[in-house]
This record gives sequence, structure tokens and C-alpha cells, in this order.
Amino acid sequence: MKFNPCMKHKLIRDSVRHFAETELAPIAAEIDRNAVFPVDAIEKMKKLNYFGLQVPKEFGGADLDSISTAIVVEEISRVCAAVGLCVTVHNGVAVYPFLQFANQEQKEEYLPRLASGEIIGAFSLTEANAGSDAGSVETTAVKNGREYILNGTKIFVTNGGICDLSLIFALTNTDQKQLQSSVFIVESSFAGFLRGELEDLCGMRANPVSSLFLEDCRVPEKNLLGKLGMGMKIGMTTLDNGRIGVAAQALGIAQGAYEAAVKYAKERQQFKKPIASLQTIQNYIADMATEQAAARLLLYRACALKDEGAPFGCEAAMAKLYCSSVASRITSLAVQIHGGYGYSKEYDVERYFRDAKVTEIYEGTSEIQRMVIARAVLSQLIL
Ligand code: COS
Repeated sequence: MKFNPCMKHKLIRDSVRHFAETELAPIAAEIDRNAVFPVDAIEKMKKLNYFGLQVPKEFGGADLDSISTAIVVEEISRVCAAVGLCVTVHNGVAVYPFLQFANQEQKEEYLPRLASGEIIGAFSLTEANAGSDAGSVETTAVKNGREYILNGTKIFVTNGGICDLSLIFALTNTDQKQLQSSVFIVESSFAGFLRGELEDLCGMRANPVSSLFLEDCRVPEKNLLGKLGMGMKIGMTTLDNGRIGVAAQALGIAQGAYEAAVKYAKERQQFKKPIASLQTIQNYIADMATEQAAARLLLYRACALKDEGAPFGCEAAMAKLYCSSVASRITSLAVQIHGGYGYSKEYDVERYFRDAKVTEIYEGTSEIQRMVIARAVLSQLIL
């Protein structure tokens, strides 16, 4: 077992950090304030292959291992979590199911364009009555000749406002005794694909989160992903992977807030000395450093298991549960250390604090992660 990053991981971290600090740091506060998707920065990221992180080279991707992928997401999120969200959702829950379930024809048609960022992906499972209860989707897909006709509404779709393609979960068997969902590759250019208004959210404001409406949306039968009725399996497998991405994102936010708090504590003078010399502040900093280090180990363990081809769903849930709660605690402490200034938009920690919260909610709430972990423990998949 190795605990030190290898040279490859160090180089990736350095290069993404340089990009994030040069291109994202100057705009992060403004795009948050104005809820603007940063098109120019995204174009630069496409050229750096950030949209094809784990896509094999034959399809134009970077073919990175999972720890490298987590590092990319961490480093972007350390500076601008809303952009980290765009990247991790595209790679982790839109591209990943293609790698796992698409046939050769679908891979050839879509993977090169997804990897280059020519098309940006989304993952549409959530509905008004299907949040934590992922099996309760109501969107329907009815076969009509060589097409499926989709009808329904998806909500809180990350990248929804700009996505060129979304994976849509829809019922293909509406018999109440045997509800069955399937997954469809739906391009935004298909007739009957409509977008709702952008959500006005507490955090991650530069990501265009929206609803998607399927109104007699016509999808060619060749765009069925995997087999008919595989919706839950594809959804759950994909979410296992997506949870690694959210854990990486949460850790990146925590890192950004922690660094800002340490810097501020050394600069801010009270009682005629830097507040970093006060034991109360030192206790906060020690807790932040320790929890962050522990969170990173859990995250990289899940990544390592995934790359070994071992089951990693429970470990991904643990990483997501812990990294997100650490992110909430660390960002809250970072605000506390900044005092009144931390509550003002003048300092970045206020944005980190808002961005961190949702990592405890999306891609499965903390309560759902505990359910996944407890099920694994009780069925003795893990002890
Ligand atoms: N990998 C592959 N398949 C899985 C799986 C996994 N990790 N977990 C479950 N499945 C399969 C099961 O084997 C079962 O298949 P069969 O019907 O063929 O037996 C199917 O999926 C349903 O599983 P289960 O019965 O466990 O489903 P539940 O309805 O009890 O729900 C939870 C399980 C709660 C864990 C699931 O609904 C969930 O993760 N909810 C959160 C959804 C979420 O993260 N939403 C955010 C959306 S993205 S922002």
C-alpha cells in the first residue's frame, strides 16, 4: 500500500492547479454572482481533454486512471466548484455509462464527440416523485415502429441548460406489478426535447441546472442504452461512479476553504497578534487538516478498487458521505475563522460554504449513502 502520490498524479495535480488558478480563479466569484456558465473557459478545458478523462485513447480520450480523474475534479473544484460539477457530471455519469453499457456502434457515434467536448452530456434520472426513490420514475417510453416516444419531466438536471445529449430514464413497462425502466440516449436536437428555466440555486450557481421536458420526444430505437429494462442497473452502477466524482468535488471545495482559512488566520490581527496564534483557531485548523486527510484516503481507496475491477459501490458511498460532510464542516469553520468577513461576498469562503452543502444532497443524499453502506455491511459484502 502506497500513501505518497506518484509522479504522474503530482504532474496532473500541478497542471490542473495551474489551469484553475490562471483561468478560473479570476472569474469564479463573478460567474457565481451572475449565474453565468463560463463558455470561454470551458472551450479551453475541452482542448485539455477534461471532457474525455477516462475515455480510451482510440476514441480521443485521456484514458486516465480513477485517482487522476479525481485529482482533476478536486483541483477544478478547489477554485470553482460549479465548473468542477460540469466536468464531473459529464465524465462521471454521462460518459461512464457509455463505457460500461453502450454497444460498439453507439461508442463510435458518441464517444469521440463526448471526449472532445463537442457535445456535453447530462444524466436525467430525477423527477418530482423520484428523488431518493430512484425506482419511481414516471417518464414513459412507448415503442412506435423503429422509435420510442418519450413523455415526462426531469428536474434538477446538472448541465441541463447547455447539454447536447442526456441519458433519460423512462418506464418501458408501466404494469404496476412489474415496473421496468430503460435508458435512452437523447440528443437535444431531437423533436420534443425542451428545456425549462435555469434554477436559481443557493450554490453551484454557474452551472446551468434546469428541468428537461420530453413532449412526444422521438428517439430512434438504436439509442436504447444497454438492454430493455436495465434502467435500475444502469442507474445504480452509474451512481456508484458518480459518487466518487462528488466526493472528489467536495474534497476540492474543502481544500480551497481550508487554504483560505489558514492564510486568513495568519494575516488577521486581533489582540495584537495573528489569530493563528490563538489555541481555539489552532484547534479548528488541526481538525480541518485531519478530516481532510482522512477524506482523501477514503476517496482514493474507492478509486483504487474501481481501477482494480473490484466492487466499489459501498466504498464510493463511504467516500461521498464522508467527503461531503467534511466539506460542509470545513467550509463552515472557514467562515467562522473569517468572522464577519467570512459572511460577506468579499471573501471566497462564503461561496465555498454555499457550494459545499449540495454535495450532501445530490447523487444520493447522505441518508441514502448510509442506506447503501448499511445494506453492504448487513449482507456481509463488507465487514
Ligand atoms: N449496481 C448495480 N445494480 C444495482 C446496484 C448497484 N450498486 N444497486 C442496486 N442495483 C440493482 C439491484 O440489483 C436491483 O436489480 P433487480 O431489480 O434486477 O434485482 C435494482 O438495482 C434495484 O435495487 P434495489 O432493490 O436495491 O432498489 P431500491 O428501490 O431499494 O433503491 C437505493 C435502492 C435507495 C439505493 C436507490 O434507489 C438509490 O441509490 N437512490 C438514490 C438515487 C440518487 O442517488 N439520486 C440522485 C440522482 S442523480 S442527481
